Amino acid sequence: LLLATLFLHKPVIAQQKIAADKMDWWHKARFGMFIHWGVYSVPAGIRNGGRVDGLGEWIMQDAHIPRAEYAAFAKQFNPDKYDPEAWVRMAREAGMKYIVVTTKHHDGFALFNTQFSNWSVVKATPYGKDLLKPLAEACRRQGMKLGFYYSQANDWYHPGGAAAYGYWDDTQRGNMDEYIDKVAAPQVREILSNYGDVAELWWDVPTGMTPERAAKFTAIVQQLQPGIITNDRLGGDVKGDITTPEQYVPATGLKNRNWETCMTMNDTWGYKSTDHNWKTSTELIRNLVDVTSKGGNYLLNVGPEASGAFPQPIQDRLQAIGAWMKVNSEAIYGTSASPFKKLSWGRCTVKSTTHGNTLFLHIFNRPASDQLEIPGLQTTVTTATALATGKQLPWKKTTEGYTIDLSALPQHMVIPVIRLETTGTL
Ligand code: FHN
Repeated sequence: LLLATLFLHKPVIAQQKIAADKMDWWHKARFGMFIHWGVYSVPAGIRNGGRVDGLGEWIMQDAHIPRAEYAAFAKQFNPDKYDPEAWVRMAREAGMKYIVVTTKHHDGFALFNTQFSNWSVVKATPYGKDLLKPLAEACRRQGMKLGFYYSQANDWYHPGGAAAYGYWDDTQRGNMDEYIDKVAAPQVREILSNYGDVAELWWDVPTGMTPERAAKFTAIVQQLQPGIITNDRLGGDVKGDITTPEQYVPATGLKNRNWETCMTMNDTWGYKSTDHNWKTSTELIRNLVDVTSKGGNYLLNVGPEASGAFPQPIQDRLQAIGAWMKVNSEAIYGTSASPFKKLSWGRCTVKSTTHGNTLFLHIFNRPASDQLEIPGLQTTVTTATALATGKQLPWKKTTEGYTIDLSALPQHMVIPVIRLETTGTL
């Protein structure tokens, strides 16, 4: 009986080990690239010469574009500048450790060679080739993990996919269970079978999902990619491994939940030629630090143009973030949440070491006095080092905690980081 139990338990133990290893990798990664790309990148926020408000990838719904008219955009989707090696290199040089790409968004358009729909890059565009395969190969070559976004319940092209969500054309209702059985579930099987290891599965907008419908998806995931990291948006009361900050409520005992926040560089996920409201690279680095200091992963979005090119403002920001990460990445990768409730001048991330904790102090607002107060720090500080210069900075113990003298730090640095080696626990 004992041997039988061990034998039966072996796969479960192996799967738990896979899941633990994936989560450990994911925690250390801290920083990823989200990519929203598809037919919506062709109109890019414009219809019949007029601007369409809202998200670029929502134009079919927001502008009430009939399927036939929207399908005509696919005839113009010919990404001659698509260079997955360059995409992965730009992500890697920005310090990103994983990419999550939209395999199918709400418009129902598949960026892969699906056998369960004609509405795909292979069958509906002049380009005619699977876009995920070369990206998966480039990721493997460059050591980048690859995750997939899939809009499981919201599909404005396949009848039944629009059933739950208030799609503008109510003649497109159809039967949701039929859509799941004939399109969505088989496509999830395809993306989890044909591209190797998938690091993260990103479900989105679970309208109309029920436990029964969700089970059709989870059965496939368990069979094909056991231990995969999934987010909290499948629906049907299925909890993923990662959640969004809104759902991360420590008071409800979700303390050990892992969380990830995704953000745009401007105001849209999918490319819009009219959206120039770009966040500065310093704002983006602050977001990365802020999310990491709260124990989360930061998934920063890129919306490529229809040609496959990353817009220049995105390339510029990725390079600026990469320059900062080149100097400061040890304060991000593998760190945990700050022990301080609030620091008036910035954020803190932490790494546990054998001799105590290493604190990384990220300075958003440098005090005019150049005296950096760390109230409440009771452990014993041994060294204070500026990551950008490698030089130690003078510090002193005070009744409230510690003060570090920043005067030797060059002025006008982008978020300088101080490494504080300490002994003992915080
Ligand atoms: O409706 C989608 C939206 O287009 C985009 O993909 C975001 C990314 O988090 N998810 C949904 C809105 O929450």
